[in-house]
Amino acid sequence: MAGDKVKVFGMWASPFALRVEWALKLKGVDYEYINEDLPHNKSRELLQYNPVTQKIPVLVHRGKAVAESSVIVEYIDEAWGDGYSIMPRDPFERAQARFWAKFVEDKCLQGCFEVFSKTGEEQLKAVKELQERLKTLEEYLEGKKFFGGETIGLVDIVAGWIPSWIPIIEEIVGIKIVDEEELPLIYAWMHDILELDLVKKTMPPLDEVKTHMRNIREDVLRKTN
Ligand SMILES: N[C@@H](CCC(=O)N[C@@H](CS)C(=O)NCC(=O)O)C(=O)O
Repeated sequence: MAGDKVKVFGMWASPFALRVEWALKLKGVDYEYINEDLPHNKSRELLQYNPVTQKIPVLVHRGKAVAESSVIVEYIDEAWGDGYSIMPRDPFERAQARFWAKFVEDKCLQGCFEVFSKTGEEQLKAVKELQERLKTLEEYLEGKKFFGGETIGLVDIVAGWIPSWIPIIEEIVGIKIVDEEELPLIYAWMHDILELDLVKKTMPPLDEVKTHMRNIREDVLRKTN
């Protein structure tokens, strides 16, 4: 059915849009990808589907739009209930997954942005804070290959930017963030994520992402200094 067509409004270098693509691919769902020209030339459809935040990603399924990447990932898991499970079945485990996904979003992603957007002493302080937060996140990895266990789940998808984006940020700012000795579980997890076919097949060209990130940093620094 034409009305059943799944659309993803994303942007090629967005780790948030990648979360949605990973979830759809894990479920074996075909979709059309609309690459938005951000931030100043958004399509009329995007503004119509997500008038509140006007951000990508947006998923359109059966003519209805869902926004916010982690909300979309959970929606996908429920809407295509058969096959691969992104969320744990057990209510306690499910609550844990949501808790840690929020921790990644509020503490690790935000912490990374602090590192990325600061300089000097402030930046070094932000690096230390981020490393402490990643150390805390390691607790949830203890005894497992992925946050989801033997296979990837919500937290792996939400944290999926870490293995590619942190090394890029390390290179741009010239500071090591994830050290194998200090964060052995996160380090091994990063490696395992990058080994997944799903990740290899969907990752945008990292050189281009790096250039894109350098431009964003210059912009941020210009605005804050
Ligand atoms: N919390 C949102 C973040 C999405 C987000 O920041 N999207 C950016 C692109 S990576 C965007 O649409 N920026 C355009 C704008 O802010 O106008 C999510 O997880 O979906």
